[in-house]
Amino acid sequence: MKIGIVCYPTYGGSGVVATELGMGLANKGHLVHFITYRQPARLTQFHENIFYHEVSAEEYPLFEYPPYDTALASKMVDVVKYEKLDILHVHYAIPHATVAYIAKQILLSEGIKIPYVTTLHGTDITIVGSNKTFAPVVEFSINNSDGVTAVSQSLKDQTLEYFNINKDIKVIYNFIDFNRFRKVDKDHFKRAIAPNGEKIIVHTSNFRKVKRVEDTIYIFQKVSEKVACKLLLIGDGPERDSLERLCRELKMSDDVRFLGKQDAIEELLSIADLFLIPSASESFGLAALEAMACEVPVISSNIGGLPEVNIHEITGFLSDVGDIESMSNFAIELLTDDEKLNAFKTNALLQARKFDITNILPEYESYYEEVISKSK
Ligand code: GMT
Repeated sequence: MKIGIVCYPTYGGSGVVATELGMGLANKGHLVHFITYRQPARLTQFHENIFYHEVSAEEYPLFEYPPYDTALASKMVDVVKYEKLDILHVHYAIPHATVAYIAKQILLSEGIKIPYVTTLHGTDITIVGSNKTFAPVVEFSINNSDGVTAVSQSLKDQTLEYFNINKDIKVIYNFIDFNRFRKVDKDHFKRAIAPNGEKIIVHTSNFRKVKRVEDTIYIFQKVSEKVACKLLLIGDGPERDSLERLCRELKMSDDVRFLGKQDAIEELLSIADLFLIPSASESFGLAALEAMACEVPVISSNIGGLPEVNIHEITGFLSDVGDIESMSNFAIELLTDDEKLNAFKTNALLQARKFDITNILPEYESYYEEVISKSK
């Protein structure tokens, strides 16, 4: 198939999933065209089946905000027409599902039929999408997609709750590529970060408010009173400055390291004993799955799709959002009992295997085929 993928090219989860999906499809012989404003962060190597089309919205003195949606729609029309695409797959509803609808209508006016699949990722429904500013457009764009997928059952349920949806939503879970995400021997990293054999706790995110990274810091503070440990904070984003200040105020800067954005996250996950993800909202929690694939148990909040990924008392623990006390106690319980910790590490890997890309990719392929044949 010739597939056009539209996504945010940043380190955010939806862009990561879109890029990994495109690379996986390309490895299976499909021709994949990424259409976005910057080379996707994880698209770092040449692949004969992958093409990248950059969208640039022209500056003009009249525009306070250059019209990206218009530029994207034009680029989608151009790529579909000249590359003879079979299907468009847009990740994150805002604005991609709406722009796909416009591109589809323009192409139809020229006698070209192109179906599009919208994948809902999370905040496009739960935070941004359900906001009144966007809701009518999001609802319309979902209902007019030729196919709609959600990355967890919880996200599907929330979409049906918030919007008036007349389309079937297929749950296709996020996935993990075990060629990349697996425990590797990085003992020299471990020795450098935890020279006295301290336990290593990791959090990765884009440091937005919804991630509640400050909870991670407070949990670490409580845990470190009982267990010698270090905290690695990986990623970057709007909250980073205030989090660094918080660590200084709490006099924890020696034990907490802000590593910024890291490409080889799997190498750092490989030295971790515990992963924390106390988010206020999380449709799936790809970061948790990446940790589990590297044999790291997870302590998470119990919202959204996290309970579909992290299994309470098996692969980690789940607590209410903001319950720092409970999360700290679970962390102490796990980090002071090596037998339990090792069992949870094994369980985390077993659970992660359920989301192996080799199982999930065929679900997308057959869904594309179904959508294409229905739209003929
Ligand atoms: O929150 C992020 O990391 C970014 C965000 C996005 O849409 O780019 O992530 C969402 O999509 C990911 C991939 O499907 C999910 O794993 C995340 O749970 C989801 N984030 C939220 O729901 C807050």
